[in-house]
Amino acid sequence: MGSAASELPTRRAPLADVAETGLKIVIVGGFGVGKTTLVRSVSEIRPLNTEEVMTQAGVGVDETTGVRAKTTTTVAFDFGRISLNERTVLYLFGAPGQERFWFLWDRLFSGTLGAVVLVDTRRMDDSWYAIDRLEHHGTPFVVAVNRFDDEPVRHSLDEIRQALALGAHVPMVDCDARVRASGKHVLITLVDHLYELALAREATS
Ligand SMILES: Nc1nc2c(ncn2[C@@H]2O[C@H](COP(=O)(O)OP(=O)(O)O)[C@@H](O)[C@H]2O)c(=O)[nH]1
Ligand SMILES: [Mg+2]
Repeated sequence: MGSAASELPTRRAPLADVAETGLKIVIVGGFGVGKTTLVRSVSEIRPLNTEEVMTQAGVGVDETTGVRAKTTTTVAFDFGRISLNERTVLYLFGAPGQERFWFLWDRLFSGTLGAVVLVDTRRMDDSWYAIDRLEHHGTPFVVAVNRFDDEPVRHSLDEIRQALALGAHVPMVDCDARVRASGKHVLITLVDHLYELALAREATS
């Protein structure tokens, strides 16, 4: 079907062109969980994002309960790049967490090899939607718990796994989104997971 169309040079596939060397990874999670911070701390290029100081208009629309320190909000997505080794370059997309941007996610997930779900234990409910959409798309993911200093109770990863009803196959890690090495470890955990899934698929085909 569409043989004439398929001969036309396509100008709209920059990510497909780099797919052999670059992997598209999406960072998702609720509002204020640390997505922009993570992309910033690991990115080799100056990360692109659209942070806007929250205006009065956002009051009551953006849920800021429990995120006192946060005065900016991401209105587009974050974009960054990190080379894990000579062969693996990750292109990172931080997806906006606010409910009113959820319509963007399905587009964002196309061509995505894997995702990181960032979780803040003070606001676990915000993680549900992301996990739901990823499972729906069949996109492999890992869960990274961004540990904030004012976490009232430090829940173990096992407790968080139960609370999120995650299967034993979903890798979980602790992280501090502000620390480059920690963010990099999260991404390596995801790439290892993707690699294992690919090996398992090969073994059964
Ligand atoms: N204490 C602490 N603060 C963090 C951490 N990660 C992010 N923050 C702060 O939490 C706020 C929200 O982070 P941000 O990356 O903008 O969240 P986003 O909405 O998911 O993009 C910012 O003020 C960050 O500096 C963390 O691991 N520990
Ligand atoms: Mg952000």
